[in-house]
Amino acid sequence: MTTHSLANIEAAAHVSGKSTYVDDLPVMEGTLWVKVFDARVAHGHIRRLDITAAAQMDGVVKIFTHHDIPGENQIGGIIPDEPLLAAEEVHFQGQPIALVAAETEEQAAAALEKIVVEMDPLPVITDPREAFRNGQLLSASRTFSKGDTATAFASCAHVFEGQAESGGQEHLYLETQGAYAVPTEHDSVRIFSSTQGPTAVQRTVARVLGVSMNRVEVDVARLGGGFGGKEDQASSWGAFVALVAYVLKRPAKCIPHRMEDMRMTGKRNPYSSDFRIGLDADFRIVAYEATFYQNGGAAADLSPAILERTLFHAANSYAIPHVQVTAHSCKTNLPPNTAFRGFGGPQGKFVMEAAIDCAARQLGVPAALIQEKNLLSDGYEFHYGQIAAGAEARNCWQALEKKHPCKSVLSEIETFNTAHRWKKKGAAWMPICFGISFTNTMMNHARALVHVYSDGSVGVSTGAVEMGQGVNMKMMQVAARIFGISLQRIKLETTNTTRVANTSPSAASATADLNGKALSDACFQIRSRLETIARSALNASENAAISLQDEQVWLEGKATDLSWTALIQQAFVQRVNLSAKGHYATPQIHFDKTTGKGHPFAYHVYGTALTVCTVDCLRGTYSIDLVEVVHDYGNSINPGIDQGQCEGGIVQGIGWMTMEEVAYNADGRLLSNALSTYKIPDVYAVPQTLLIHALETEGAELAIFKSKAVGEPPLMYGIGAFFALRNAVLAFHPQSSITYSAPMTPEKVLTGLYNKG
Ligand code: LUZ
Ligand code: MOS
Repeated sequence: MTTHSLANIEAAAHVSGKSTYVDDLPVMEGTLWVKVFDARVAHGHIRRLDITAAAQMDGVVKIFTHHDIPGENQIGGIIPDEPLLAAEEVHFQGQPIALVAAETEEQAAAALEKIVVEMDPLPVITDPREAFRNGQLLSASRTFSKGDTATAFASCAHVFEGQAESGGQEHLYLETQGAYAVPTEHDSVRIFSSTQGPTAVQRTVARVLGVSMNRVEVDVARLGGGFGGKEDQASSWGAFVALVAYVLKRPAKCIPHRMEDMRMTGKRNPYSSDFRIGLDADFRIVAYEATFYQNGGAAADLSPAILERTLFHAANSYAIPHVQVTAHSCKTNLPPNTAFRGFGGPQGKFVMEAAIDCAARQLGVPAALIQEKNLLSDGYEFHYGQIAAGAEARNCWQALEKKHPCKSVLSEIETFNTAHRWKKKGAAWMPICFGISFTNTMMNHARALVHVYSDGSVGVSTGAVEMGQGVNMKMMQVAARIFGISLQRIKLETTNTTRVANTSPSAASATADLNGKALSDACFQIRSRLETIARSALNASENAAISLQDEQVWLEGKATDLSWTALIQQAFVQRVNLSAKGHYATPQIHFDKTTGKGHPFAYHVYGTALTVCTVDCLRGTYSIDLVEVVHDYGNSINPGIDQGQCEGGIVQGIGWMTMEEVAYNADGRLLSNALSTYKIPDVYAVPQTLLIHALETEGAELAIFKSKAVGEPPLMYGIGAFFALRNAVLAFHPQSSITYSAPMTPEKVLTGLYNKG
């Protein structure tokens, strides 16, 4: 197929404004607008909540508090610790307390101003280490270990320790959260939701309304971005509108404005961590210990699972005989932090890289020397028990080394830095290794529903949610390849819980694999029925080899004149079932949470990035000159989409590491509450040269058509930008006391250049 025929079918509609999102749905007559009244203190006891004045405002139909919830006032996905609407206490600024349902959005907004709440303030904690000292944990602390670090450290030639901090990250999906609910017959409700997890919304709404799940239908056309922010946190918006629609029997719509979304929703979990690294005289890493203090916010949300992935990825792509890593999920008075592309993996890897950098500086060798020497290879036993297979860590590194030998990059930079007094360059290498599968084994399954219509057109439904990542295109390619027909014959339907039930969220980079394999199961079922029809139509023997290609039936490797449409017509006339339901559950994976050992991942994705930057040492400003990557796509089914995912991930990772600074004050108020105070990468922040090379490999058997998952891993290349900048600062001011504290904002660069050391 030509590259053009593989262009994302959604792209033209996106860029011409034709794609529709929740807020674009035609509004039904009688629709109510819902606005959320949220807490303005981060921790407090609700002494009095007075809604009488607000309820009398023009256009207001009803004000909802926790008293109006027919089912359970509970939305916690993993741990039941989060009310939909605060009852006695509030635990973060932005926590929903009441809902206004009014005839217009303006009337709802006006009524919000008339709600009176009196609070008795309680102590506010925003720092995870302080929460930990107070014993405030969201879930049980976890430790993964391998070997015996205690005795191993005693034998090490070199031992270094330190602290590393990584910040939060606002998802900033282009489309904010939101949902639209319509009451339907039989005590039911239909919800159009901007969610990565249609089933999560369905389950939460059923719980809040006190109805069974079959009364709740969730439909998702596409998302204007999710990035993890809509894996769990779309559920409350679905529940708000469902509650109003169910109680008042009128359609209800809620779309928060950008500042409301930023204030009320959680972000990437910030982490504060301690590390200890031990090396032998030959710079082999012998032992590694880390303790992670995860800032979970006021409720568990997905933090316990994120914390687990931090532990899985704590040693990045390095082979280390003795590892002990511990993580604490700390409860603070911030909005519940949540999934964000990488899901705790980036936070774990950042600390590992800080430890290596710390060792390299003190040993006076390039970090790249330690990194390269310690890359894992096949047969390595990860600290969680899985044995590495198809490990491309060394292949990716070496392929990049061929393009840019580490020695010459470093010597060119040294030459530049000697020649320039007020400009300094820095470089860093960033290898990655990311496990593909939900770490919760039970979530690794998917379903699909395929209809071939009597005219030969095909309708495909899966549990995959399109959020700009191009999964719909990949699903179409799967069906087109198995049926041997053109993409134009296939329509991707919305993701809908009544067509495809019990979905896992579109997350964990696993969506195309899981849903694509379920879809291929369904397509193969139909194809095998069609092959029987084709044999009899062609008077071929029972064992004759039939294939479908270029919209024709092929017999023993030769095209016949039986076309796809004629074949479908014959099958229909012969009353053959032209629909199928597919299912897939990742084989071979297992994990024992009590021992912390098993084989949790279908496979791993590898790669290496080189980042080069230039710092303006008078201003503290900088540019990223180059990011060059060798990435392990496996055998990509759509190189254009995969490269787009890679580029987007890298820029998003650079944003997290260098410029995006989520700031709360001591009262737990979000200071970076709009795009004027929260800086995300723009076109000028994109590396001046961004080159991504595909590693030549066979691909992984458990990936869809051996095309490896690509959603999250590339984000972690962005970590290289932090260390490249840090190296440039230290080239100017070798005694700088600059710490391992991300993001490396221009402010931190500037103070790093001129601190007392
Ligand atoms: N979500 C989840 C995820 O529930 N489990 C995971 O392991 C995961 N990994 C990455 C992103 N989202
Ligand atoms: Mo995600 S962090 O794959 O929702």
